[in-house]
Amino acid sequence: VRLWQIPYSTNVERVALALAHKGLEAEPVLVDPDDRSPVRALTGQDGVPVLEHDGAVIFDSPVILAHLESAFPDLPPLLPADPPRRQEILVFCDWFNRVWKLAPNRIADGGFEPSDVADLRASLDRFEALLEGRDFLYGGALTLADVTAFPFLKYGWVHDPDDDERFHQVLADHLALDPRHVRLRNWVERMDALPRAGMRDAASNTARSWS
Ligand SMILES: N[C@@H](CCC(=O)N[C@@H](CS)C(=O)NCC(=O)O)C(=O)O
Repeated sequence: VRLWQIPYSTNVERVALALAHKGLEAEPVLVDPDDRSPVRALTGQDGVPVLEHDGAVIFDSPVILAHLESAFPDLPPLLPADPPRRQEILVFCDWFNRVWKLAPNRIADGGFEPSDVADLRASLDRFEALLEGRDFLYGGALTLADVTAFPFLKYGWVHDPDDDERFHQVLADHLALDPRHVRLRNWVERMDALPRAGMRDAASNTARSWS
């Protein structure tokens, strides 16, 4: 398994968390963030992560995560076998990717509405409520929901001092946790302690303080 990446990539961290959960190793392939030509030559697009596995070349983190779930059925899963429980988690991941992520993307691009800022901040209450009586977003075990959301939500509490990516600063500015978000803070710390596989620059985060 080879994992193509740039430093501090949120979407790469999702895959690195999933690989480690399954006990898989991966060879990191570092890409120059300012020269995506090797990624474009391999995949026809510029984004990382890209996963090479057994001759297959896969990009787009939700697609890679789905591939890992199906390609290694004997390794620890990130989705429950029970169909309704499985769909609940996939609905969360779809919402996170197709809805939640739009506001910070628009803020980073400069073309945002005031409601984007309010929506992003208000979403913290939703995650906090999901964590009532649970160690992870969908219960007592790590799932695809945690792996999908953590690399973004973590910026409310931890931020590597060497990570100067603008999008990550937007997340840090708008998701800064306050003492109403103790469960979310504990979840970030629990998630941040998990291993990543095949990722450079992972888990060297520095805790912030309450906003
Ligand atoms: N939907 C893709 C998005 C990939 C993406 O935006 N990756 C970022 C790094 S986290 C990147 O490479 N951006 C530069 C670009 O797309 O040109 C995924 O989830 O993997």
